[in-house]
Amino acid sequence: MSYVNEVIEQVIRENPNEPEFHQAVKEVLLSLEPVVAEHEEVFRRDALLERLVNPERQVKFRVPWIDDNGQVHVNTGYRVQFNSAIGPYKGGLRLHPSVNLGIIKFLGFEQIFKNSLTGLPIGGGKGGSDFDPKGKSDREIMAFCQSFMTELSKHIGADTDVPAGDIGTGAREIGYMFGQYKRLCNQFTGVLTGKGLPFGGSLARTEATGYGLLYITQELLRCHGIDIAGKTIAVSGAGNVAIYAIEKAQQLGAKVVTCSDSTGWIYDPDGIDVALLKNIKEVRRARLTAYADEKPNAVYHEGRGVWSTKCDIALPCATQNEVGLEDAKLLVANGTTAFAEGANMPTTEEATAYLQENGILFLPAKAANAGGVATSALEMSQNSERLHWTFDEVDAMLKKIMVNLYHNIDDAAKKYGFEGNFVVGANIAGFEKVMEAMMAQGIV
Ligand code: NDP
Ligand code: 2IT
Repeated sequence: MSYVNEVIEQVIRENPNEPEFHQAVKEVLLSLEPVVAEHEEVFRRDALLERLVNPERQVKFRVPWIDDNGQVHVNTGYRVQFNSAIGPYKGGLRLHPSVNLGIIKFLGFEQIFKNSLTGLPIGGGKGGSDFDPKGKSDREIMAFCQSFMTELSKHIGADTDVPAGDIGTGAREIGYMFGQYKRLCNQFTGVLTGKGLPFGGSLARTEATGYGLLYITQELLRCHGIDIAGKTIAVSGAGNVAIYAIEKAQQLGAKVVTCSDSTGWIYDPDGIDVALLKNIKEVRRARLTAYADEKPNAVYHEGRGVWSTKCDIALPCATQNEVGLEDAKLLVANGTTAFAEGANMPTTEEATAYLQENGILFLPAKAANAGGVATSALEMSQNSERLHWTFDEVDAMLKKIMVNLYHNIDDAAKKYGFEGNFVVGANIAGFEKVMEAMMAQGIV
């Protein structure tokens, strides 16, 4: 059995009931085969892959908080500090009832390679809780965030581990967490990113993941002789990533006809009204049914269905494994040209293979959504020098990072004989830098 397969088997054996973590490890390690083959003896001797798949540290803790009726609830908090070979741990905090250790580990593992691909000095980490922010009052959100940070503050720091947002964690939650960190540690530092603009946040961080997704998609298409202007795009999700992906797509002259949330989806033949969507999701925190109520031409459908829409470009921006084989078949049958993952691991293994085999230009999450964490790293830089850069400065850097990133993964794929396979390209390009740093730092 190959070294890669031995390590995959070991991960499955030693981490039972963590299917998403297995899926992420398999995808990365299998595509590293050509690199591993070149260095197998040294990698085996130094247990490089075993060290890569084992987090440096993982913290699991109790998060008690009191609701508005005086009832105490207990959630579980996690922070997985996966790999610090190239910089302090960096990655978001997910607040969603589906969160468990396996989900956080898959996200933390992906983050190692994504962060490496940005070209910036950030290691990989991820955290969160099974707390459900839906339907909670602001006071309850604050109570949870303060309790969560009371424990998390012992494990993070501006040069140690810098969390940020993810599903369920936006500007409001980061604000409450930052306030509690400052109160406990008596330090005003860049310990979190995605902060509000008056207290160290970076301009363009809110937009960065969605904008970055469009910048890299535009470059992919440009290099294949396709103009994004005039194209029809299907987007899933209606959160941070989806909203700013839609906004940038429209600025580039494309038409986005769908968005979705966890209960249903919208088809708007006129193109999604971003101002209305922002108002519904960012201000009112309401359901997408409100969109159809206010836009008579738009249709609301219960359940899933975004991928049945005819589109040139598909941008999944909601959650993991939201695109299955049947969805992939619909996309291919409908003549989709490009598919770029805004969410983390939104596509199942079978669906990814089907899309690639059928010639769809496929950009994996660790490349396509790296603009968010890249801009977080730019926020860290601004905090370190205690300065603010303008929106245009940050946005220009983001664009440059995404364009370079595309060429790096394209080159890596070509170098190893996998031209056009950006999954392989991203995994190899992300791995090479981490591997070199790990080898240079000895057995730690
Ligand atoms: P948000 O919480 O802002 O939005 C998430 C959206 O996805 C919401 O519309 C939500 O619906 C929907 N959704 C979440 N979970 C499910 C589910 N289980 N089933 C169906 N729909 C679901 O999160 P983000 O936009 O920040 O994150 C979206 C994705 O992008 C995630 O995979 C995240 O890891 C990834 N990502 C985020 C980055 C960031 O900077 N924020 C950076 C890189 C990747 P509802 O409104 O009903 O909850
Ligand atoms: O998945 C991700 O890259 C994020 N949620 C953003 C992480 C960050 O530190 O900005």
